[in-house]
Amino acid sequence: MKKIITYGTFDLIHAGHISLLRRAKELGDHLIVGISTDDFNNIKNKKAYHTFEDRKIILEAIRYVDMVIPEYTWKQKFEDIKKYEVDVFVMGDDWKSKFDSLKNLCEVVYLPRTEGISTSEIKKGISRVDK
Ligand code: C2G
Repeated sequence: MKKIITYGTFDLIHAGHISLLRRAKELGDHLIVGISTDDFNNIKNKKAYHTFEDRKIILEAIRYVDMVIPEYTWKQKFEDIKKYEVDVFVMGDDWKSKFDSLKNLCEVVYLPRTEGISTSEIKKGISRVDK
């Protein structure tokens, strides 16, 4: 079984996230997603609308996702890849080359981001609509 792993905040899930998850799953048979905890988001300087628990519930409902784990730190990727015997590490290409150090553990794939959609755009759009 070819195992894939990816990580992210996945707040306010949108078509860009779904496209990433679909393409990641297409690279193998089993997709593990590491979702940033609220504490780790603070480290990433990212404020999520949904709590970790809610983002986990939403991710687990997506057909491409087989397993969700918490992402507590930047460096846990090394342990996770070994622990779950991961074959491919996937991220959107806004992270291009940032995780190349994982190449001695598994294949590293950066997939093109979906342009024109982002969580911050959605937040801005909602505040416009609500006026
Ligand atoms: N993504 C995408 N297209 C978008 C928005 C996001 O392909 N329009 C991808 C990102 O490239 C990433 C994944 O969806 O691979 C999750 O995006 P975020 O939730 O923004 O994740 P991020 O904050 O980049 O955290 O250790 C890695 C970090 O946890 C990644």
